[in-house]
Amino acid sequence: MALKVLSHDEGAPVGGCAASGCGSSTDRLAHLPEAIRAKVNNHPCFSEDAHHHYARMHVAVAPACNIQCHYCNRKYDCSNESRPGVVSEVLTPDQAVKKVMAVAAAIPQMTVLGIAGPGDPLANPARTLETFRQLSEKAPDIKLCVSTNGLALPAVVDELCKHNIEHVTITINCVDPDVGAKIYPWIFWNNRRIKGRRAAEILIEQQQKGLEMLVARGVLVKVNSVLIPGVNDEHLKEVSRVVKAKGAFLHNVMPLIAEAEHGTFYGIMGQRGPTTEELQALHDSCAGDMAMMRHCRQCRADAVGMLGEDRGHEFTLDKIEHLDIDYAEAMVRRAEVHSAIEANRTAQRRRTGETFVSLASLQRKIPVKPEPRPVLMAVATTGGGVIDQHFGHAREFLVYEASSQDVRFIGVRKVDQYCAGDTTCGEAETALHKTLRALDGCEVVLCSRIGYEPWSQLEAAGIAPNGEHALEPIEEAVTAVYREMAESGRLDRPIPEPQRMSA
Ligand code: CLF
Ligand code: SF4
Repeated sequence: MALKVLSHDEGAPVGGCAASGCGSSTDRLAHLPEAIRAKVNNHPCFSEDAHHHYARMHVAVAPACNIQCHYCNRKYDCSNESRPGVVSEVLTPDQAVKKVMAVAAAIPQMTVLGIAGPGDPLANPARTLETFRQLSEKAPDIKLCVSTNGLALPAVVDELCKHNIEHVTITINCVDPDVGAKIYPWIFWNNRRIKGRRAAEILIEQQQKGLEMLVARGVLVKVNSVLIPGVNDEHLKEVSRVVKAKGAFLHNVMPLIAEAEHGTFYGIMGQRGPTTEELQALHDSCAGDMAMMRHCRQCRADAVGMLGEDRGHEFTLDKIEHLDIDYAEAMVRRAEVHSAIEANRTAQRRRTGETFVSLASLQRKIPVKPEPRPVLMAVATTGGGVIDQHFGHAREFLVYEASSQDVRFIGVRKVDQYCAGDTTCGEAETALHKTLRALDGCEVVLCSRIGYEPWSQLEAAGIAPNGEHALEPIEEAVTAVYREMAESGRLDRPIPEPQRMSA
């Protein structure tokens, strides 16, 4: 059976070598033109593979906003790019630049600085652009990135390009003003507050114009959309189609988070967010039209570190204000670290390619058997693209779908941490049950270690715990486990009836 290897981000065939059995590496970015490859290779949001290896940080320099979204409470960060319900300390551009240089020196794998709030960065153009201006001079090895609602975008596109901004995110929740009127109660435009359908119409016009201008200037554009069940769920497929036609690179559909305690309109009105299944179904249905981002962590406007972790507390103003950073020296160290990461990624790709080839040869040997069914596997990792986390320490699991065709990244499942490290596993049963619910549909969990109690409960729930692939590259391990399952004949049968509810 021929084996094709699909990109996790792009869903596009890229691994011709594995397919033809030559045994060379699989490179998920290989189908991209060299110029774009260079732009996304170490951007943790624009490349799913990069997020295993590189970190980003945000600086909260932009407090004001020029629109109102029904999922936002102004007391908190901009929910277009952040989890609602967290507050970031606003920095001046000078403070922000100092913080970025301190983080870059301490976390060399931090490659991208984003401005994503706590309001709209482009509703605060002076503060945002001054931060970018200083950084493009003082820290030229850091990529600059901005996320906006798009209302003020056309007016500042040329200024952004002047500061070498190569990545822009526009939050586009709709391309139909009737849908927009249910999401945006008002915008502030030309010194006036405009409400209702007309407000949505202007916002959409500005977003689309900004998108076209950026694409024309060679800037990579990611589109974020908030999935709001019953409001724009069906409509987002049309959004995907339109933004792809205009040249957007990636579409990130994020779940609405609406809780009454956040004080947002949707939260108070009881508007629900989507289920995991609804989100995944929408990702899959849009994926035919364009590349989907599935690894977003809805990070806060002052997030620091790998996606999914937050090291902001290590870099508060009182800790960095007296630091004297030799950035030239830091850049040398950063370049060394980046070279080591790239060497590691190349080795991982080669090994994964070889494992795929071995799976392909297995398929050829047993052509008369029915094709084994796909399997969802959850992985505990702290980064680096390897399985290196104790089950009980995992706050989130990366979910992969393995099949005889490919290994596909499906999404992130966040769970409550139930083991604090100083308690014996099994004490917090309710939390373990939440974990089991978060892993619904997965048949295997890959982690570095796991305690006896969760092991038994996972087995009882029909999920096989697996600690045999500790420190191995994720896709290689997922492929190897899938191969074992296929060889044993377990995948010729339908998924066993889940026993989760009794666990
Ligand atoms: Fe920040 Fe956004 Fe740039 Fe990334 S985050 S401004 S593109 S550097 Fe990334 Fe965070 Fe998701 Fe944003 S995981 S919320 S998509
Ligand atoms: Fe809030 Fe961001 Fe919407 Fe402004 S654009 S209202 S800060 S979610």
